[in-house]
Amino acid sequence: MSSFPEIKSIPYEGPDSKNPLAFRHYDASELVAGRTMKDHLRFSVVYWHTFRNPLSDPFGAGTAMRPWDDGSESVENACKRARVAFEFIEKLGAPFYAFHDRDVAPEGNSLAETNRNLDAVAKVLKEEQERTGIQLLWGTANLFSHPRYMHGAATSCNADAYAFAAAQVKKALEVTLELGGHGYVFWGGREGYQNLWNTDMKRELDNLARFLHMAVDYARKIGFEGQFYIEPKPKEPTKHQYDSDAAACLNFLRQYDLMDHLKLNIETNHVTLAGHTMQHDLEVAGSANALGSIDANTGDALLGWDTDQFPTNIYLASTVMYTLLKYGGLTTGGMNFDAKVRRESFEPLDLFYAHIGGMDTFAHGLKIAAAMHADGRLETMLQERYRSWNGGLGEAIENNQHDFASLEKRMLEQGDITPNQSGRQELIENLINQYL
Ligand code: XUL
Ligand code: CO
Repeated sequence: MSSFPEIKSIPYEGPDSKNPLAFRHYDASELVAGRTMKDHLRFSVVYWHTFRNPLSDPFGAGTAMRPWDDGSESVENACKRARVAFEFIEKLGAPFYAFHDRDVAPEGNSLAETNRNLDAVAKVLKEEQERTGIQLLWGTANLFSHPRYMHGAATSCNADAYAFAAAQVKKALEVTLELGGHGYVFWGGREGYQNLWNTDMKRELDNLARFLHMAVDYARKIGFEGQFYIEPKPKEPTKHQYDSDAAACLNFLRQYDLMDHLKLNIETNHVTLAGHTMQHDLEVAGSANALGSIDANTGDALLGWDTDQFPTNIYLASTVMYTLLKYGGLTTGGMNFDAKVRRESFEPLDLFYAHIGGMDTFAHGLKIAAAMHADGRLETMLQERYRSWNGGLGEAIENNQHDFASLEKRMLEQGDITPNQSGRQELIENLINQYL
């Protein structure tokens, strides 16, 4: 029985369409810069927000109307919900999905029972993947909701909690492998601190690195070849998350010899909470060859918390796509909508509107970004700004042919520098608006 009987599938109808249940920009098979939109964008639906979020907030109960869900924590309900999820994703036309272990299957009374629950639902997920061709972008384990993780998981002060988390990730890796997952994400849940007076930061970070090494070792042992990612976030739920931004994550990965094994999954709202722009963290990750995947959402400029809204800002999407294209585009990763409809948008239909809007925003952004690259004026201006490095003194410095003494000699002879030239920021910003 269909849960969305009024919707057959979401068609592409082009920019002039007035149909709210159609794409105006996302045409999966359209070629942009030599690749289909489907392959460029690799859209993914997240299970936790779209199928498990009750749409509560700190001031009120959930509002979500999900007629297919009986509200129980039974395996039967979980299996039914999984089938509905695939009906939704298939009708939407997204090629991927992502989940936490505990989104898809209920926790039992013991680890063994919980694992059995997960296996039962994974069986349904596998059937639905095979039926629809929808693939698992990445799996992950929820190491933050259960009270046992109140002090964190891989950074917990309680070694037993650490061991439980290890067992949980072991199982999540097995299930991700079984479902052909393209990757596995570590978002640091409660890996951070609330109070430094009771925190041994060095010990926690050492233990976290040890945990990630164990995960990588186990994945290799069972033949999981998907890409691992760390997802930076500066705060929430802890006041300081260790994986606070792309630079902090890279520093951690380098310090603990993990650079070969993990890339970054950059989430827009997390980056803005860190006080950066998305463009900034994408550059930091991209220039370190660690730009892996994107959790596509947005925050609200007036609410300083992780509102995880669907992205609708074309300027932002164009910027993201411009930077992604610059670094070769997505390979193992995807454009994963870690986003939820707002509490007032409680009907199932809103799930369609939200995803259609997000997909169209990024498809539009992709077309704009490809045009910006093809036109080349931005790149030319950037190159022009650095022309002093392309020959003469700059080239010699970059070839390590100078030291402080030789540079001093040169400036003593010259007396002062050749005049600087304008950075042309306003001109560049005007130029970007021409493409939108
Ligand atoms: C939390 C968040 C997570 C991760 C997966 O802010 O973004 O949902 O994406 O654990
Ligand atoms: Co996320």
